[in-house]
Amino acid sequence: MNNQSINWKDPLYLHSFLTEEERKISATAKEFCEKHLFNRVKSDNNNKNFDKNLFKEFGRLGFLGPTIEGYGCANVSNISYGLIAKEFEAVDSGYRSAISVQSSLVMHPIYNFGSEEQKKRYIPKLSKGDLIGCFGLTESEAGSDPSSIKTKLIKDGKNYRLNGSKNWITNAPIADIFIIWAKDEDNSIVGIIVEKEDKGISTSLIDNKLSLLLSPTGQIYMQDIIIPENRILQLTKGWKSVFSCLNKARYGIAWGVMGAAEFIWHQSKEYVENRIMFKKQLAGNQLIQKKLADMQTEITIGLNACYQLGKLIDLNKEVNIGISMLKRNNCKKAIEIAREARDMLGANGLTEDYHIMRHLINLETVKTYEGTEDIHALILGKYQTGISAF
Ligand code: TGC
Ligand code: FAD
Repeated sequence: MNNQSINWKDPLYLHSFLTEEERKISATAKEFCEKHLFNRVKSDNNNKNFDKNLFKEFGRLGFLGPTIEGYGCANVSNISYGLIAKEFEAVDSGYRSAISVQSSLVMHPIYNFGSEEQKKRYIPKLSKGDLIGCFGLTESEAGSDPSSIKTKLIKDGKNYRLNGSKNWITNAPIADIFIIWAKDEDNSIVGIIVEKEDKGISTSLIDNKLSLLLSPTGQIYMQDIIIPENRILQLTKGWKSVFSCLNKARYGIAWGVMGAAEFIWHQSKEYVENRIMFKKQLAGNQLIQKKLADMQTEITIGLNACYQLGKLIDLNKEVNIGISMLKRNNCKKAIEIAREARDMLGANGLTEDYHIMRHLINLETVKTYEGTEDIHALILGKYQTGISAF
């Protein structure tokens, strides 16, 4: 059968619903990722290398803080933001992490909870990639339950004093600015901008992780850092402000992991079409076709659901449930797809040449950060029943 004219890649015609601008952005992101990231991903992964200059390239093309209006940002739709994340993660979850953290966890809180002075000082440079930011919420004893954080901000004369430590922070070792979440004297959550030149801040690299290798993850130590009033994100309104950052990043992850899954699906399809075993193409076996059908189905459903979610976010709808659902389900499906594909390639699937094993290992991180799979199940359970089972 000649299947060239059949729309097997996008059976629900998602592409046809995109605006002209969204199509252009998706194509630009795809071209950039294929030309400038795919050719270096093996070496970056093997050398645990993240070239900081890449941020300037991301900035030049408008990929940093793309949904922000003004301050040098692109001001595009949430669908566009998702499409960018999808193309980045098709190459490596670590590259997507870089833009997620900068856009959703650093620029978003400054834009939404910062003063005009803070926005002008930081956002234009963050959008150009001249500054790199990170987001410090997790601590060694406070992962799934961030309400247990111990980092403290205490009033000291006309300034404040910041003490504590953070663990597992993306980009901490290469960051110029740090969005730090701490508790004040009333135990209310407060967001603070710390600069790398501030006396009392230091970082270290987690060098023994086996996943998301090209993404620098680290610890942050804060000892008696003097914080002037103008470094506090004054418009923070309790934990819901923190969660608004996570919501934005989780939404991007839901798109991103479908990008990784789609890459893996196409890669394994091509492999089984060309691999001859028992004197025929592997693709001619029922068990193999069932796996391809499952991949096609889950990716199509996952991407179309992301599109719907993005539309709802653009309409300012309350979408906390949808975000938890798609962060959880799309990560779960992407990792299952990566495992099946790895198996379909046999021994070759274990090599770096087909990129599937690297994606599989990365997806273990993505399943864990921004709320683990089970924590999102508990969030969904709480919304349904009204009972907190944490
Ligand atoms: P809970 O009582 O449920 O809520 C406290 C307040 O927050 C509000 N809220 C939300 N608001 C907006 N969006 C959401 N998704 C929200 N979820 C909760 C809630 O309405 C309430 O507001 P108010 O005004 O009534 O006070 O809080 P809880 O302590 O019971 O929360 C529990 C739980 C488990 C849901 C939460 O702690 C959680 O989500 N834990 C997971 C931790 C997590 O996701 N950490 C992420 C760290 S950052 C990261 O991983 C970056 S990796 C990035 C990369 O490299 O790409
Ligand atoms: P834990 O909370 O200890 O959970 C361990 C296990 O127990 C999980 O399976 C979890 O689902 C389960 N569990 C926990 N509580 C319950 C419960 N009540 N009921 C049932 N099961 C439960 N954080 C940041 O702040 N900024 C970053 O930039 C950042 N980047 C990261 C980058 C990487 C590579 C990684 C791996 C993590 C990063 N994180 C970051 C931290 C991440 O958000 C946490 O790892 C995550 O929230 C889980 O916390 P934990 O690792 O402490 O696991």
